[in-house]
Amino acid sequence: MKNKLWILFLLTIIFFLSHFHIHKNIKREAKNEVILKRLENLKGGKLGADGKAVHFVPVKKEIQNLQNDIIAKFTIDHVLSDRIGLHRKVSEHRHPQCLTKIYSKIFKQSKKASIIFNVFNEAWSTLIRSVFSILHTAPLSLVEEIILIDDNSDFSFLGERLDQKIINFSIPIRLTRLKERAGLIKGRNIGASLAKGEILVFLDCHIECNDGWLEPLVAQIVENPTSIAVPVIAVIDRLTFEFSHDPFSFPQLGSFDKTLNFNWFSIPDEDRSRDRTESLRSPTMAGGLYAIDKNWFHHLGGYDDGMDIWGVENVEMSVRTWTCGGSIRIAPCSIIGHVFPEKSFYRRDPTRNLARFAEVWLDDYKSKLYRRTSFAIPYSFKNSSSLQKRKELRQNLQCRSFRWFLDEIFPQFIEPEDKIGQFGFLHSPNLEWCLAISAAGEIIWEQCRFQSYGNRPLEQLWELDSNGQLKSFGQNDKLKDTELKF
Ligand SMILES: [Mn+2]
Repeated sequence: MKNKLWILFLLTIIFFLSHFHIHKNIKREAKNEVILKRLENLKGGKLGADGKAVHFVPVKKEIQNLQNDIIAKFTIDHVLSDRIGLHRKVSEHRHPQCLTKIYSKIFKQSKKASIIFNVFNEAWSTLIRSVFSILHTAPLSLVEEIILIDDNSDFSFLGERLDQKIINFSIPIRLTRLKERAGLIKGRNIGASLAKGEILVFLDCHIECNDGWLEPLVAQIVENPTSIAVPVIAVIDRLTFEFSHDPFSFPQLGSFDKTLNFNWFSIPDEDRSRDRTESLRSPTMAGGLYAIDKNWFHHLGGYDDGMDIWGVENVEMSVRTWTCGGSIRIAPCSIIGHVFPEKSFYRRDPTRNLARFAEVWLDDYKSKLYRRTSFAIPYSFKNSSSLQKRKELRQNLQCRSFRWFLDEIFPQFIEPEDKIGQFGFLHSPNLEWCLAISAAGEIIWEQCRFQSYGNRPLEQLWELDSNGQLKSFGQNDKLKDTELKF
């Protein structure tokens, strides 16, 4: 009897969970707003001047509760963010060499920047501080406009209150509201199509800029219009709002792993004795913040409109840019701080984007990718007509192969061999125990999980390479020690 009751109880829970699944997202957004709206009644403040850390515990119990609710929901302390001045300026984080650099040339040319923010259910103070930060740190003669693309947010304070906030500025701030959720990828294409400036600067909407961040980006694009100019990303702590960046650190470069997931890698020590103001070539970019010549952006086909929300598009754009005649360069004197949440508070699944990327750009690496991400295979057959357009784009632009990209642009990458017959499970005779690699990177025995093809446990798969070395199929190798090209 007791067992039956338990089963009934579980079934009821499952029923409720599945029943509310569809509405869950909408309801969650609405609930998110209710929490954030409670902030509107609080007074703003001037904490955290210069980008210093604030350890903020509100005096009132109810505000403490609000703070806890918000951190639980968004992983960012928006209660603290509201107490930090919307106009705060962060102190200097550039390398001393950057301060001696003169950019007078760029003020004599006519290329101006359209700064594009894509906004989806952003908290008030982080959004407004991002916009003010531009106004306080960029030479306004280089800024054509600020464009806000509201991605059909359902927070009401992003309505009229935002309309009122952005009028009467020294440069035009244009707000476009999308009638349907488009996601970052399509939203940025829309932003690009509205831009009047010759340079597009895509930014995230929870950032703060170090002084002098725009000049190096514009200078790079004026000098080399087929290059993408990427700032250095500093960290704004999600709980203390400390803006931290070591002026003497070297920028990390962008890479990817075996499954084409974006990653960072460091510049080897012997390459560190160079002019600290000069840009560095990077195989990939994180994609949240960068500048690109508008004509070049359109020439390269903008973003792939068939992709969803965000994810993978940065690596796709990186490979596309390099193989179709462009470059990606990090401008070390351009520093922008970004609030990194611990996790996203809305759902997204970039699997389809990964399959589109693989189908159009990866040539024979595609099969190696699918062996590790077999969940992406079903997506590879869909939308063939829109995929066709991207394949034609690649052909029309006469882009180089993915092999060329690996050889010339990212030679540090250790490509898996995937020789048929040389990879699989290593198991005990009774098929009970399998050799696996733990999350900590240790080799362990664990219960075998021979699942369907779509659920291959990568940590239990091994491959034997040509040197007779046994390697984990899923885990990433360190990068090859190859000389960097600048
Ligand atoms: Mn972000």
